[in-house]
Parts: sequence; C-alpha cells; structure tokens
Amino acid sequence: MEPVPVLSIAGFDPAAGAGILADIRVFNALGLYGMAVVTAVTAQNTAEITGVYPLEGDTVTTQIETLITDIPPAAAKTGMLASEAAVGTVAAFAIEGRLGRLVVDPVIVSSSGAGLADEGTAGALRETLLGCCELVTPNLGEAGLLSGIEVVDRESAMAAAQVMRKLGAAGVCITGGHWPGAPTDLLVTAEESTFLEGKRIGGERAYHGTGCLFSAAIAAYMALGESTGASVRKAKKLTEAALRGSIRPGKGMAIPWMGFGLNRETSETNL
Ligand code: PXL
Repeated sequence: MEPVPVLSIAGFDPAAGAGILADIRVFNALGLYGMAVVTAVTAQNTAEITGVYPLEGDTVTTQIETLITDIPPAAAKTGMLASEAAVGTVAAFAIEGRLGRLVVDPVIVSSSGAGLADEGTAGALRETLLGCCELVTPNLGEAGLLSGIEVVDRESAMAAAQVMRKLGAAGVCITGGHWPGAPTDLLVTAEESTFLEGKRIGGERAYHGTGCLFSAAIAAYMALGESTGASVRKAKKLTEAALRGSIRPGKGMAIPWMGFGLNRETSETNL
C-alpha cells in the first residue's frame, strides 16, 4: 500500500532537534510519506539559536502551490511560520481545503524561552490561522499570548482554551510540559474537555523539539484517519516514549528520539 502523504510547514533547524527535520523523523517512524515546506532557516545547535532568517517574498506560497498540486496531503502541520505573510499564505490554502486536516503548532516561544515570532506573526496566527485549523497546540506561554489570558492553573487554562475555540480553532490542546509539576495537557474539542495526565520525564526545559514532535505525530495520526481525541492521545504516548529514549548529540539540550522503530539487524520495524 502506498504511504499516506503528510506535510510539515515549518522552520529548518540544522541540528535536527526541532523544525522540519524533527517532523520528518516522526512521519517516517509512523510509516507515512513526509513532505516539508520551509518557512525560515535558523542557525542553531542544541545549546543556542544565533539566527532566524525568514524566507523572502512568495517563496513559501510557491513551494506549497507546486507541491500540493502534485501531492495533496491528507493532513498538515505548521510549526515556525516566521512571518505574517507565511501565516496568511497557509490560511489561504487551508480555507481552500487544500492542506487536508490541519494542526497548528503556534510557535511563538520555545522551550529555551527564545522568541520565535514577531508581533505581526503572532497576531496573524490569532486572527487568521486559528480559525482554519482542526487543532491548535500552544504551550502555556503561547496559550497566554493567543488568548490574552495568563495560564497559571487549570481554570485559566480552560478559559484560555475557550477563547481559542471562539477564535475559530475546532480543537485546542494546551501542552503542559512547562508546568512546574506533572505535565498535564488540556484537550478541548466539540466532544470533550479533558485534562490528560502525563508523567514527568526529565526536567521542564531539558528537551528541544518536543512540541514539534507532538504536533507532527498528531498530524500523522489524523492523516491516518484517527479522530482528534485519539490522535492527541496516541501522539502523547509517542512523545513520552521519545522523551524516555532521548539522546544528547551535542552539549546543550536533549532531543526526543524514536530509535525504537527499525531493527537494524533484521531491517524490520516494530511500529
Ligand atoms: O520548538 C520550537 C521551534 C520550532 N521550529 C524551529 C525551531 C524551534 C525552536 O528552537 O528552531 C525551527
């Protein structure tokens, strides 16, 4: 059977901890046909980001148009969009129904605390792209910025999720990895409002790329036809497994790793 096509529209992290290289790893591990449109090149390693270079002009639009004319994705996820124009472009394709089921990871603040979107980009995410997606997956800081409600406990998380649903997101999953205690996620859709308990694996900000991995896995499961609720739960399990298997290829943050897919001796996969 042909693999199901799925698309990441995100930034390029040369160290492969976050961004499109991380997303492609997830798509591969789950047996999908992963594709990627680049929105920005970054200069970074596992310890620091030294540059973010958004692509100029209509380069994002042309990449998407050319790609999906040939291979329409069953689902797509967005990561770092890096410019207001790129957000508008993605929203236009989504409104036309050409991206498949859409997961928006509203990359505004990274785990290391770095600002990854300017005000215009964050505003366009809130005003335009939220209304086009099946699920948005903000971390605590991003949920605060998108909703205007500081998320400090379960009550404020619920209020923030409701604001994002009013802004048009069909589903909201506020990821709890940055809570000081247990990493409880909040999932709100038309069907449910559920706090998803998780296990803390390592420190709160010890990993790089966890949010990318989580949203890519959700898009992958959606591409395979799972409901939003099932996709989020499966992606959470996969994320926990990858955190347990994390590696430290450089001197900085650890990278979630799914080295459990392929048996190199037999060339068989266990997924
Ligand atoms: O984790 C957020 C993120 C997403 N995409 C790219 C990044 C980062 C954080 O550094 O570099 C390309």
